Amino acid sequence: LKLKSLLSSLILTNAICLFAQNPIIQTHFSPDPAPMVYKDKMYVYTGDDIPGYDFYYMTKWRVHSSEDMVNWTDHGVPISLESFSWARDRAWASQCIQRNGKFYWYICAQTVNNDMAIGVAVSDTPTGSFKDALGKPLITTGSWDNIDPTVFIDEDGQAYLYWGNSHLFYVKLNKDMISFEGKITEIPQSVESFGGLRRPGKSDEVLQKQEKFEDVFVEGPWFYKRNKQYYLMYAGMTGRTECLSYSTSSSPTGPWKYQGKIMTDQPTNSFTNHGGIIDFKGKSYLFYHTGLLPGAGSYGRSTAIEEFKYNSDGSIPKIVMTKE
Ligand code: FUB
Repeated sequence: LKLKSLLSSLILTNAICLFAQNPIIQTHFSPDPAPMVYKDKMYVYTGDDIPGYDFYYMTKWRVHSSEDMVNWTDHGVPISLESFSWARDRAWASQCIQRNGKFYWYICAQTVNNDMAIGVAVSDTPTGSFKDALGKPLITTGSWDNIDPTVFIDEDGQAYLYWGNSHLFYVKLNKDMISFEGKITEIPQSVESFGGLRRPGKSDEVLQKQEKFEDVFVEGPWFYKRNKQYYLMYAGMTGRTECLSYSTSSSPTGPWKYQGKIMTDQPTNSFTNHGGIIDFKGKSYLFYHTGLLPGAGSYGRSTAIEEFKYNSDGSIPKIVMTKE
């Protein structure tokens, strides 16, 4: 009887998802996972794919947390398109970071001007309430490339925001985390830096004729530092679907050196892959997404996690998708 009442209270509150297996969240979709560790807890910020849609028409962002990587608490939907007066569709990938006791959640969305822009919401706690910090986008250049923000604060206090689709950009954020200094810089792409040439757009006929497209920077950058080395993981391309690849640098702004694919040729049942890497309680984890919930696919993506160990030279091993 006790078990029955515990189960019914879990169902009523929908507060705890007891899933140790992949995907870790099975009550709704959870694409584009961005992990953050704060005070002995792992938080994962995600988007929300809508069942039945055949494109990434997304409207909200979600948060879950865990102390043990097994039991996940659902913190609901702290922000949605309605939280940003300038946003009208495509609540795409995001990342949250803590600075001086405040939480800055960088998101991207389609604007009322019909392009993509990056905004930032701020809160006193990791789970909200979050408010649009600016009432307007932080990064807006009239381009569709303004997606997938990733943020990192270096040991000297300098914060960096990277983002991009096909083209990769960064700015140095000011200490307030809601403004930036200097100009937006585009990172040059080459076979040496990202394994292939920039993904061709429709007008890039010259690039299309070149051969080196086995791996390129596509989208979903994830920027972090480990043992004085900077890492940029991103969604690259393997044949018909995205893979996860990475490059490293001894400087936060490059030049980047391509290191290879981390996760490739996996039956993820999703065209996109989008990941984050983080250490927690002495272990390293890759967060990524798959379309492997029953009946799901490229537009019904869910967060999955793999534990891994860096090689002794700091390189990331090939990581194989598991169900547990
Ligand atoms: O989820 C929408 C978009 O798909 C993200 O912004 C990309 O990284 C890709 O995962």
